[in-house]
Amino acid sequence: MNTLSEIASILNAYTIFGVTYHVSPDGDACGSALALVQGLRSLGKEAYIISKDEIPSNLSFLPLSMEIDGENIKVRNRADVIISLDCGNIERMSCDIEDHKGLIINVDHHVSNDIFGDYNYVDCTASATCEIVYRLLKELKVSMNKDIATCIYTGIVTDTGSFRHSNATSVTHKIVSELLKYNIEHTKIHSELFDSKPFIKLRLIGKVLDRSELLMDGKLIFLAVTNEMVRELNIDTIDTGDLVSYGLQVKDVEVSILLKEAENGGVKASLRSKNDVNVQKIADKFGGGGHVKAAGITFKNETFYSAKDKLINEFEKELISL
Ligand SMILES: [Mn+2]
Repeated sequence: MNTLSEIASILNAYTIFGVTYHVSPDGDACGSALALVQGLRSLGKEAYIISKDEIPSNLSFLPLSMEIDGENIKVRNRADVIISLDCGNIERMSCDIEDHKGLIINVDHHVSNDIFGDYNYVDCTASATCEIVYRLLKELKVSMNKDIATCIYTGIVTDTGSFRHSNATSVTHKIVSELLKYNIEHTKIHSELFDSKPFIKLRLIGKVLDRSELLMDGKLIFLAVTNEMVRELNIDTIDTGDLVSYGLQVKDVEVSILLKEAENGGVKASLRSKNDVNVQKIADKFGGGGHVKAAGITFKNETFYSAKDKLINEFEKELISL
């Protein structure tokens, strides 16, 4: 593992960077990448986004978001340096690295990060990768501005659940108080992030909540997005990443599980914990990853029901003692 100032020296030593993140990027992935690209450009470096994904619609307000168009999926030149942000392993990168010959710099805050870079800075105490990028930009002596501050704030809000989660530390709040000095429109950012759902999403939430199941003496809630629901509502693509957190709103619930059938077979699971249950540990058993209180798994060879059984089995062991 390297120090942040070592990472800064590497960035100072090179000129051309492709910046990428995890597939299905969220506010922290997009925010940290766009902030870093702007910061590097302000130093006279060449920096560009590499992304197999397009910008999610609720993040299109971010400065420079048009550069996340899903077109640039690999390094422009094999020798460019790749900076991977908010991504735990190479397989999850929203970037095609097959022909890549240059360095990979890995900057992240996931506990499950497998330190895949030539240079690595992984800080699990950071609430968001944006927090680390903020500190990195300071090391690089980039002068902060409203656009960069907007990107960083967005990532922090996303990953702390609007400062509710236990990962929001005094450091987080200190950084945010600095960002607010640049007149970022925080009310507008919240509204763009959370109050801009398509109507169909509300109807899907209704269906998912209507069919939710409370299990294990009310300690575990199980939510599902089935292909049938998606067909009934005639939905093309919709982000369901935030649905799992609805489960935690129920009194005495400790763990919320959301299962989603993938169109091309397989099942995706999102896991959230309210207090002490470590969902990352369970995700790890099935080849998934994430954080102590928020993790995910892709089951490639399970049916919806077998994945559900396996997860419930594992959580039974965790929840029995509570
Ligand atoms: Mn993150």
